[in-house]
Amino acid sequence: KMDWTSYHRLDDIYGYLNYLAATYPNLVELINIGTSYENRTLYLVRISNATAPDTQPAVWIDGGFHAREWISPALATYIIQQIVEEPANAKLLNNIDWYIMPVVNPDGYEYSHVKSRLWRKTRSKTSSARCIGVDPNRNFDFKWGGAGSSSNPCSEVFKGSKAYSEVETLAYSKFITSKSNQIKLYLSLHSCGQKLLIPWGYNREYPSNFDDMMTLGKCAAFKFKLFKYGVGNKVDLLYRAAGNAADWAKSIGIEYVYTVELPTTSFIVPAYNILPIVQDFFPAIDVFATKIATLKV
Ligand code: 0X9
Ligand code: ZN
Repeated sequence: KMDWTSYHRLDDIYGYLNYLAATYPNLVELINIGTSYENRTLYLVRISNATAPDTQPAVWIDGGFHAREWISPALATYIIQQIVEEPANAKLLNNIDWYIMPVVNPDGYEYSHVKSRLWRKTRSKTSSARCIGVDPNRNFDFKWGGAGSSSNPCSEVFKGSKAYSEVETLAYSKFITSKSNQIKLYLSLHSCGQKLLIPWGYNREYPSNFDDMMTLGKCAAFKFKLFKYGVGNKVDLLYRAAGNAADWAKSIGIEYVYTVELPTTSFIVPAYNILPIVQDFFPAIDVFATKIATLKV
């Protein structure tokens, strides 16, 4: 079982995903998309009550790109729990498949628990003996190596030796590509700063449906009561970050793409704030789902 009164280690999170798949076999499928650098399994769940596979629009949600941003796996698991185990949310299963990956960077996540609380990157070896890890959110094959990324292995925004140098980002991109016709909404959960960020992030440019993404994003953010979120373009609201995952998701044709910077204004969020943050966020999921359910695959 799971709770949102403390942060959980990877084994607990995976144990919960396993429990859900075993308890609700007609609803939850555990999907293994590969293995991390340090040999941890890369799991996500598919939640769907559809009888025919892959015929309805899908939502992608991920967390745990950056190791220290513990509130993001917490929200991802909360969303899974609410969709699967809360009967009042059954309507979220109408006409939508959900793909939710709570911990994209499990090696970093565990390292931030046992060794270094503010670890951000993966844990792979680099060309520098002293510096470990790649920023997974600079490792994607769209404008890879551009502004806001670094070729220095010691940098926190190290882009890697090439796009998809990291097994985690490669497995992630392969899975999403395989579902790219179906996935209509993409949410990548990060912290911190309370923002819904819209591509592009490699440059101060807007995708053709930017206004639609703004409208839906503002509609969703209108649901937040406890924490106020800014909604806007990534470069306008934050900074350039070429090679980030959301830009890549947009580049392969996903219609609605957001990077979410969760509360608060610090990466370190006390455990007593987990529940307020995730409960405050969840109503936005309903707004997104209502929109996505109407789209054609
Ligand atoms: O730098 C990042 O990867 C994200 N911020 S975080 O503090 N969670 O590390 C922001 C990525 C969003 N994209 C752009 N700003 N372009
Ligand atoms: Zn982040």
